Amino acid sequence: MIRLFSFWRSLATYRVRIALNLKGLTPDEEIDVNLMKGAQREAAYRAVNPMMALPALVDGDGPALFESLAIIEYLDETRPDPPLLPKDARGRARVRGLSQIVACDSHPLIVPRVREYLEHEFKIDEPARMAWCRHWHTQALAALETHLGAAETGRFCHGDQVTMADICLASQAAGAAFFGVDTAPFRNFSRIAQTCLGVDAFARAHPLKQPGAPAS
Ligand SMILES: N[C@@H](CCC(=O)N[C@@H](CS)C(=O)NCC(=O)O)C(=O)O
Repeated sequence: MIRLFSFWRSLATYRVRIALNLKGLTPDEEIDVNLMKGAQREAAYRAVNPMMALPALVDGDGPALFESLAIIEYLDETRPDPPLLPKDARGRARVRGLSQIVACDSHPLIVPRVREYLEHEFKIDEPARMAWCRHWHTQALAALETHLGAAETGRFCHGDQVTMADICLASQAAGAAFFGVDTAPFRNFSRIAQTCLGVDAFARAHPLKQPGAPAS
């Protein structure tokens, strides 16, 4: 029994949804936590994830797992086929590093709680908040692009097999689209993002394919 706490627009949930698809797993239940209505801060969800952030995943008896990268690595350890991390230590470090640029250095700066804090505490208007988000997106894109110029990059971020880094790259690409960031100058990034979208597990997991999502 797998239960996924999710919301169509959540990029971190997108990451976990891709991993579930790659592993051939379908959640038995998806619990919608509407981030646009602040449902992540309600007591019911705070009891699941005290950080008040999506996703959370319950596998069997629980307890709830939290943080997308931790959940993805848990899925990889408990369902090793297909592997989402390389066999060698250096390779794993590179894949985790690329993943963390997205999930730890960039994405946390543009989530609702940060945008709402900028708005309510510092009275920063919408255009300035968008500029903030685009800035942090672009910084991560530039760093990823440089890394993806390395010899280890193949069809995907690390060689020719999908890894956790591609999952994170796909979420960065979806976020860039949400915030109107042009990824075209980042050629390696854009190429791999396109390749990922050609993989069914990625395409089906896309935020805009989820119930409740707008048409475009
Ligand atoms: N580092 C976390 C990020 C989780 C996160 O911030 N999720 C966003 C949605 S993508 C969220 O639920 N935000 C709620 C908020 O900011 O109030 C992860 O990768 O799981």
